[in-house]
Amino acid sequence: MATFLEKLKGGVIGAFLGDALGKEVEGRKRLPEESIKEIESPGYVWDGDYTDDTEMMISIMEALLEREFDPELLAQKFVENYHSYRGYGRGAKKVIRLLKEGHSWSEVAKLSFPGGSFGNGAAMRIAPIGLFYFYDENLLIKNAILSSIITHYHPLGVEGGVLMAYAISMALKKDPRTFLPIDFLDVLIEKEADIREEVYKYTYRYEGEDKEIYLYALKKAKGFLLENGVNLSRVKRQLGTSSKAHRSVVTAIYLFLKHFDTPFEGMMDAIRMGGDTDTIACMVGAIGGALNGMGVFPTEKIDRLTDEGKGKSYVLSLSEKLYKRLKDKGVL
Ligand code: RVK
Ligand code: MG
Ligand code: MG
Repeated sequence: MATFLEKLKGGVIGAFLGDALGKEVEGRKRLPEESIKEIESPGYVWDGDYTDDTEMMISIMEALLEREFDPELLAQKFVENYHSYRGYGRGAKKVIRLLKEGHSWSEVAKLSFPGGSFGNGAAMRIAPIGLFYFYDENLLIKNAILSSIITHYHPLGVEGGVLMAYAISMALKKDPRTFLPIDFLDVLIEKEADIREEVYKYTYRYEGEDKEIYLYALKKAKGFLLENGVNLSRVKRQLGTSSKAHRSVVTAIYLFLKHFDTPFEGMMDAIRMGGDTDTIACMVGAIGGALNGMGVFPTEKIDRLTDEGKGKSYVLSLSEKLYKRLKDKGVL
C-alpha cells in the first residue's frame, strides 16, 4: 500500500489533476467519445493549468499551515490568492469582493444568495481538511463546516463539503487491497443525519422538501453499485452533474466507488458526462488519490500539470509541510 505521504499527496494532486483536465470541457453537454479518447491518451497536450477549485484548495493548505484552524485567516487567503480569470462561481466572486471591502468573514456568505449558496465550491476545495483531520472525526466535521461557511451558508452547500471531507478522510485510512465500496457507502449513509444536524448548528435548520437529498442520493448510488454499474445517462439524470453541491458531490462519490482502484477512469467518466466536469473530476481525484496514493494517476498527466503560479511543485511542497506538521503533532 502507498505510504501516508503518498496518499496525502494523492488527495491534493488528484484534485488538481481532475480540475486541470476537467476544465478543458467544463459546461458542455455529454462529450463525444473521440474527445474523451483524446484527453485520455498519454500524448494529450494541454496547459495543465488549474481553476478556482485548486486555487481555493491551496488557500486551505496555506491557512492550515499558518494557523489551524482559523476561518478568518482562510477568508483572507481566499482574497489574496484570487484570480478572476481562473473562473469562479458568481456567489464566490461576490463573497470575495465583500471580503475585500472589509466585511466580516462570518457575514459575507449570508449575502451571496438568499439563504446562502448551495454551490459545490465548499466541497471542491476541501481535500486538505479531509486529509489533515483524519485523526479526529469531531475536528474533521467542525473544521469542514468552518471552511465551508465562509462562502456557502446554505446547509446543502455546507453538507456537501462535509460529506466530501468525510469521504476523503475515510479513503485515506483504507487499504485499496481490501476496500469494499458498499461498506464505504453504508458508513456515509449511516453518518449523513448526524452530519446534517451538525451543519444546522452553524447555519440554520433547512426545511426544504429536498432536505434529505444527500441521504436519498447516497442510497441511489448504492443501488447503482449493486446493479454493477449503470449507464452514465442514468447517473447524470438521477445524481446530477451541475455546480449545485447536492447535484454533484454524490455523483463524484459514486464515480470514485465505481473505479476505486483506477480513479483516473472515474475522472474520465466525470468528464464524459459533461456539466461541471472540472469540479466533479476534481472530487473523484481527491478521494481516489487519498485511497491509492499519487502513483495511481498516469505519470504523463501528472508531469504536464503546470508549475506556474502556485502550481504542482508548490502544492507538493505544501503537502510535505502538512505531513511534517502531523508528525510533529504526534498523530502519525
Ligand atoms: C465556474 C440559486 C444557486 C444558489 C442558490 C448556483 C466554478 C448558482 C467551479 C451559482 C465550480 C452556482 C463552481 C455555484 C463552484 C448556488 N440559489 N442558485 N441559493 N446557490 N447556486 O456561485 O464556488 O466554475 O448558479 O456560490 O459554489 O469550477 O452560480 O459558487 O464548478 O450554483 O464554480 O455556486 O461554485 P456559487 P461556487
Ligand atoms: Mg473550477
Ligand atoms: Mg467547476
